[in-house]
Amino acid sequence: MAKQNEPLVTHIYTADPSAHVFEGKIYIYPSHDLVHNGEDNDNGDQYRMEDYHILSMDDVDAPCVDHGEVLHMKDVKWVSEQMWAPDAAFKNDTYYLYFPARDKDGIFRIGVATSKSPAGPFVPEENYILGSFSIDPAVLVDDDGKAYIYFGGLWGGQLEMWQTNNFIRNAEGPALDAPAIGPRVAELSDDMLSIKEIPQEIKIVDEDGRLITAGETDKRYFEGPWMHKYNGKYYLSYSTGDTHTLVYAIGDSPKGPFTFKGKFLDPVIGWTTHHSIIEFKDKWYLFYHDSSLSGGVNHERCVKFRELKYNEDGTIIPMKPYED
Ligand code: FUB
Repeated sequence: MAKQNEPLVTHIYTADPSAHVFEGKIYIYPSHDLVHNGEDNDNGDQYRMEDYHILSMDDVDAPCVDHGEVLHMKDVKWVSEQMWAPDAAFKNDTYYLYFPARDKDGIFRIGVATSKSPAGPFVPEENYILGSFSIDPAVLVDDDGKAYIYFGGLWGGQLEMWQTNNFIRNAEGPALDAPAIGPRVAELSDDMLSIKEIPQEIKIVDEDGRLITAGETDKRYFEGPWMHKYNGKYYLSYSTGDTHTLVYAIGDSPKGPFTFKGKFLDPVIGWTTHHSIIEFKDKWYLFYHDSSLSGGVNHERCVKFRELKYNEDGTIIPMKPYED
């Protein structure tokens, strides 16, 4: 049976859980971490994932089922390596799996695959989404039917290299007192297979409207965006990377700007932290990962979940990962 704050599965290592409620159940679209003895580095070479498994739970206290491999790198023509954190969406009577991976030139791109079932298997498109780059796609299908893809990650995720919207290999990030690099957003086409526009950089500001700077490493965007709506507001949540927390910002439109609100999850065991937030049966849940199952190996992670609560004013009640 699934239990809050405990690994959802232990027979494989999983990370980057993007959870959704599809067909009345919770479906989780995680990365599948591979076991190896390679060294860690800041480029993320230790994250050598090659395929995706999908997990599901009929309820929060039901068993977590592994639906097996639903897409493998060898079946995606444009991919060379590193199938990282995916997300899924439902529209047009079709399930879409969005996934980042390196193309044949080693540049991270975002691909899409489709299925008639939330549990797959998924059939990839021939090429990546033209105009896509970097990592960590997260898709919101808004109440009006418009869909948006959010993405981007610093360091190994290559977002620094796209500051001009053209790829400049090994480009440096901004000065510490300059505005931080923001995640990107683009509206998806009606068929969900392409983007309608050049991705825009999202603005994240403080309560005075000042852009968060690159030096504010406990606030600035690093990777792992997630978008959810609560009481009509748009909540952009993300990882701060090298300061290892999950934080959020609130806005009035899907493209922002977003006002920084604060931290909602303290650091977990392991370097990375990556999450999603869903509503299920009138309660809200945070899905996240840590490296507790492997005793702290950064690339051998496990997905977990816990209830998430809001204050009256819509702020999220901060959580400590190892306290109830
Ligand atoms: O799983 C590989 C990478 O690690 C993801 O893309 C990041 O968000 C981080 O969790």
